[in-house]
Amino acid sequence: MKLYTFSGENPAIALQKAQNTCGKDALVVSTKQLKKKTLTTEALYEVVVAVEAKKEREKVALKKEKKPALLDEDVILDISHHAKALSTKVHEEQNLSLPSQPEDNKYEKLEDDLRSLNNKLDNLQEILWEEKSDKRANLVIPPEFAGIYNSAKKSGMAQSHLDDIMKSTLEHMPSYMKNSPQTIERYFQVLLKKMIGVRIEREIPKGNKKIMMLVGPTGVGKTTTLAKLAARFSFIEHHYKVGIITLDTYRIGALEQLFQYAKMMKLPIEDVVDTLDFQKALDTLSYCDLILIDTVGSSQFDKEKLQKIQQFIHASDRSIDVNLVVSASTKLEDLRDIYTNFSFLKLDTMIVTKFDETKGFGNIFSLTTETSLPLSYFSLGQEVPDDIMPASGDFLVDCIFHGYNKESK
Ligand SMILES: Nc1nc2c(ncn2[C@@H]2O[C@H](COP(=O)(O)OP(=O)(O)OP(=O)(O)O)[C@@H](O)[C@H]2O)c(=O)[nH]1
Ligand SMILES: [Mg+2]
Repeated sequence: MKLYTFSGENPAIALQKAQNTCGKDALVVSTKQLKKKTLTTEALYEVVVAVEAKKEREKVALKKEKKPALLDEDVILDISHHAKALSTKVHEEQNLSLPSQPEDNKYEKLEDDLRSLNNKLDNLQEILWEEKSDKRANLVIPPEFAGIYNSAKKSGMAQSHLDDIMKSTLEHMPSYMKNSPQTIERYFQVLLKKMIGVRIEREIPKGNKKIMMLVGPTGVGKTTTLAKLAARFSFIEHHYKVGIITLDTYRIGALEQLFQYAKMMKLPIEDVVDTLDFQKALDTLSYCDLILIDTVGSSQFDKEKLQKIQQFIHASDRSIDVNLVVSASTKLEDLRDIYTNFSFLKLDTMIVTKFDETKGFGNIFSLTTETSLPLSYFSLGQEVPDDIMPASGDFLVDCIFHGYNKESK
């Protein structure tokens, strides 16, 4: 038995509503007035009727029979088909995925799928951005390569180098590796590393002497680097007898700078103004295993100063290792000019300074690969003697793609 409540402005209306809904056999359980009639509102009566369970089922059935009248029969049929098809699909999907995969795996797979989708989207975004801003002739970069391509490009690497490396990577990389941007990055990094020439710091054989001269443009850090090397060779990494010669005697400040370092490290130092002095200084320091020579900074376009340095090199019958010092923050175009104008000094290596002052290292990569001048040391900051390290291809490649971060390296 179920109870239903109906209301109306008089009991007859409320009862009529009850019979309309529950049928003529509905039993009236109670009738009461809820609100009296006022000047502005009608009275309100409530009729409660009871319907037997059987009658209730019939009533529901009756209602159900009436429903189709609201919708076209064809539409209902269509909805049913859809519903059936959907139920079957959902059922089948559950049957396919659930029994064969434990719950955790299901989510792991979903995560993997999402990650791969994200990677693809990132790559697509990069390639779209790239295509807008760059017209690469004859080089189609697959989306998976876009990330690495853009990082290398932002690093200041010569476009022609980058395009060549890309082309050759696309040709030679095993195809099973080409789907994962992480694998591509690793492959690319190894390739770049293999292209970078590094001169490894070697022991000075017993009885041998070495002379190292630092040359380069003004203010790149020659004197500071020389002081760091002096410390490194005399008491940090090695225990050689180290002597210093400076050819930069024009400027009082520069002279004082190096004399201060030499005094602090208790190393002998000679200042020379001409080639005769130079030979004498070399003789004075002939007991040293290593002689480090500082030179005056010269603009790459100042031929006179550069020739003066050459005269010093020629004045000695001993072999002098000439190291070009350049700053990592100099753009490739200027680095090329510097190299071109210093190369007549017969350069042996390149020392790169000021890693801490730039974000892009592709310029250094391009310079060293196109000149075949090997890298020997990296200067990572102003601190003497700490901020120096022997050059490393791995380190440079890491800086090319992720920048130099003093804290993390
Ligand atoms: N941030 C940073 N500064 C450096 C680095 N190496 C040198 N410097 C700074 O660069 C400035 C010039 O350094 P110097 O060693 O005097 O340079 P230089 O090449 O000898 O200069 P000149 O003799 O005038 O041609 C100084 O303030 C140094 O502290 C480096 O690796 N990072
Ligand atoms: Mg100097």
